[in-house]
Amino acid sequence: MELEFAQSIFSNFGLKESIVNVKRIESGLINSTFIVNSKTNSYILQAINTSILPNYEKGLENILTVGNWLKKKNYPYSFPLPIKSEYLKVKNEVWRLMPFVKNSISYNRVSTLNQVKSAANCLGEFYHYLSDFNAKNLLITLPNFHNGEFIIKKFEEALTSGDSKRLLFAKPIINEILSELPILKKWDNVCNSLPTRVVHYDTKINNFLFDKKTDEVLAIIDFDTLMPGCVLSDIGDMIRTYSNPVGEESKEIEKVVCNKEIINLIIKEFAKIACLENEEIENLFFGGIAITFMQCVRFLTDYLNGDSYYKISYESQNLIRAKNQWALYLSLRKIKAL
Ligand code: GN1
Ligand code: MG
Repeated sequence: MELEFAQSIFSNFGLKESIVNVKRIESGLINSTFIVNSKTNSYILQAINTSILPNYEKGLENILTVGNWLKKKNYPYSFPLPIKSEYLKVKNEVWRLMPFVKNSISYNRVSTLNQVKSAANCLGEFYHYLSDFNAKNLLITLPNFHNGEFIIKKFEEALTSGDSKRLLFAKPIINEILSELPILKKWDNVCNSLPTRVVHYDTKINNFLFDKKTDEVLAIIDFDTLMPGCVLSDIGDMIRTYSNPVGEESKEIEKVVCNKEIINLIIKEFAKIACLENEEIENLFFGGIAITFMQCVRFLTDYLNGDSYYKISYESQNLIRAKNQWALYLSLRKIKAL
């Protein structure tokens, strides 16, 4: 990105600082993200993918409502809010600027159990601080986001209208997935029986920021999908991404085997703090199984549809991602967690 462009966005947000450099960050499969440094401060500049997030204005309302609530309650983590509480339209693009959380770093896979504990505590506190917030006051910005029936329907449509070469190439994994689809119906039933919560909906490992020095979590970020929902979406995505020893992008599928110690630690630490009902606690591990399978189906659907949703950097990336999630799912099916 051109420095002048970033500088013009800065002045539109009322910032007078001169930008020293701009660097693209390669994580995130939907938005485009840059880190922008001035002499004194660092910022995150993001272009929102408006075709995937068309209701970004309502999304901003949700972020501000929840962010202000947490601030009022002295939530003990950072919650970086968009500067001027608004997004900026430039031609066909929508940009936002946020303060960079100082001394923070994110990871694509776990290296210590303390990271797991610290992250599960952070998500637990997020639920704790929002336990008396009426989640039904939040707007639904991505209808059907984790709706099992809907995800099955999209997958089945891809089976009839998807790329014919890719359908042939992915046949073995398609057949395996078909036999497991009922898990997404069970998912819908379980979720519909649980209370409506404030749900982050994207609690994957690299959405947690850790302190570079202490390795404790400073913040959970990326609130584009903040909506009413079911706790299993959040604990499920933590289990999915923290328990995978090689991360969701790994091509070394044989190394994708879930780490049971990590799963038990996530569940124990989260359940201790999150103010949940027993029925929710009993289903936390099921959340991990179902969300992993759901992610497998979502990646495969996108592969069959020609990669129109998730960013890719090589041809079969979405198929590899689906295989990675499938292997993780099989390993999760084999264990009995807390
Ligand atoms: C997407 O853009 P990113 O990386 O924050 C996706 C999540 C998936 C994740 C998989 C709106 O999140 O649901 O779990 O990729 N976000 C959306 O890495 O679909
Ligand atoms: Mg996200």
